[in-house]
Amino acid sequence: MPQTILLTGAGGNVATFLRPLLREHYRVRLSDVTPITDLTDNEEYVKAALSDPVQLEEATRGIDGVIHLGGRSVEDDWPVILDANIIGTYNLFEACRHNGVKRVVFASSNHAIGMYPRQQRIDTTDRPRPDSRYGLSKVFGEAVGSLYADKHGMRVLNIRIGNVSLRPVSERFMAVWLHPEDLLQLCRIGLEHPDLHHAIVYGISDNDTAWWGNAEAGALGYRPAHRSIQFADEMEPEPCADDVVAMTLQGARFASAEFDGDLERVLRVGFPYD
Ligand code: 15L
Repeated sequence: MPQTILLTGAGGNVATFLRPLLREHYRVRLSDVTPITDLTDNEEYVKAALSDPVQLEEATRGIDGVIHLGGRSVEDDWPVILDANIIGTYNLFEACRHNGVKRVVFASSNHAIGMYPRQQRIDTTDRPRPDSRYGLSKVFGEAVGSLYADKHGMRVLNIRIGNVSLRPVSERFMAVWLHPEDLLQLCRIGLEHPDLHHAIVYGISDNDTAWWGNAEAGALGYRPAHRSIQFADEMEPEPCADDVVAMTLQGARFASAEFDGDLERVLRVGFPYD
């Protein structure tokens, strides 16, 4: 059972939800480039830039598992994504390998598959269809985990996170919402499940309108406690209602930004190479 874990990107939005839940179960080392000062029992801070292998070696020394939330969490220019998410993720796995850290939970994203149409239900056996440079970096991260599980004996859980918040606010969020307590449950599976090798799961709560089949998560014991349907009466209009591409594709604005492709071809469900 992991005792001490490293949480990268600990100053970010998702980490803010996770921290109070995680420290109930583990000693948590928080890393970020910006200092975190509001530490409580069971938490310590270590400065670690993902671009700096030496700092990452230090940050991963003596820990049992990592939850890797760090890196750029939205679309950006290629040099930013390259440094933070491609080189940074590689550096993190390398540091884990050197220090014998056997468990990594990788915060992947729905943007690894964001070019699928909203009308199509997929699962983790469907091929990735990244919707952005950011989404592409998440596909890369999942593949790094696969390599390190197969070649170096790590146990890696990739969580394709939908949207983490306390309540869903619009129709898309009804499908992709993830309550922080359900995220904790998935992280604990990644850190503790005895039979985990390398798996991809969707980071969603028990959402009736979900676009993603989550059988692999279920097989690992995931039983989400929250349902978006409870909030159905409180929906606000979709923020991208004026954007046809965003409204058609799962990745919303990540998919429509810079889009100059052929939407009809993207939509040829099941025959993407026709
Ligand atoms: C993500 O991967 C982002 O990190 C987050 O900021 C949201 O945009 C989320 O996806 C989403 O798709 O709603």
